[in-house]
Amino acid sequence: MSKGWIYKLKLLLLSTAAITTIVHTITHPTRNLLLLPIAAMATMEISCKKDTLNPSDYTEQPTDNCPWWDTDCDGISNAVETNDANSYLYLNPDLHDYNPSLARGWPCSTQCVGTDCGWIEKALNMVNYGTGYYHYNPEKRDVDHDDWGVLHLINMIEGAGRDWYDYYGATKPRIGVGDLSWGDAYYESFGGYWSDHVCHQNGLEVDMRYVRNDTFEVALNIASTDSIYFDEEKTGKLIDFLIAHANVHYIYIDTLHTSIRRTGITFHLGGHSDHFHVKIVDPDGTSN
Ligand SMILES: [Ca+2]
Ligand SMILES: [Ca+2]
Ligand SMILES: [Ca+2]
Ligand SMILES: [Zn+2]
Repeated sequence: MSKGWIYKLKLLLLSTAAITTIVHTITHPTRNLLLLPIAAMATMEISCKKDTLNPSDYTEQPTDNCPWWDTDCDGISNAVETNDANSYLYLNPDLHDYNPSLARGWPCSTQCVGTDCGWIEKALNMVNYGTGYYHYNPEKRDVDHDDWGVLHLINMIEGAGRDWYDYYGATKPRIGVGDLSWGDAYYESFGGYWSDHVCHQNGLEVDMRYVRNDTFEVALNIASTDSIYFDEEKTGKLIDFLIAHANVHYIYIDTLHTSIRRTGITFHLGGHSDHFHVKIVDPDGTSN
């Protein structure tokens, strides 16, 4: 049985339980007073359920009470659905759309014969400026060639951005987001070998700036004298926000600062002193 059907069945049972309990409580006020907490719990379960679902499970849900950033509750944000670069997918912010994106092959050029090891089927483009984040690399950003990924990756970035805004408000800097995967909407060609990176081939990876302790939204190299501008606490917070919004496979960092390390998630790797590299687990299975 699919998760969509389990959800519907649960919804039906819980609705019935809630309505029955409420009716009984009205008709037999004293005898059924104890049942009120059950009705309350059932109602809470109904209203909370949709926010805890995985994006791939957002099927045919009621559109009332959807979050402001996804008003049709299909797990694809309004921002992504109305992003011009995604117009080739004909997404509709008022109607349910299925997740079109699939990570194919492998992320890194070292993982196959030759260098072209992975690609993305029907990639989604990240909006350049969203709640709580900005996209750097203007020369690539402004032509939308460096910010393509699968839905789960984009949702992680947007989710962390909303958390960031909720926690730190409009104070700068916002989260600095760099390259995802290469793509070209005109040719509907996404991912593949990219001379700028060893990996980043199939829409599962993103680079991000370490957070600065001033208000400038510019580069920061923590292995240089600029390391005095490194905000360890906020960088750790950012890593936690990312982990909360995706099944993060690993994060490459080039620092020995223990406060941003997360056991089993962060790994030390040279070449990552001016950004850290986040890879999510392939949502539909590895290498297929
Ligand atoms: Ca939507
Ligand atoms: Ca939609
Ligand atoms: Ca973009
Ligand atoms: Zn990277």
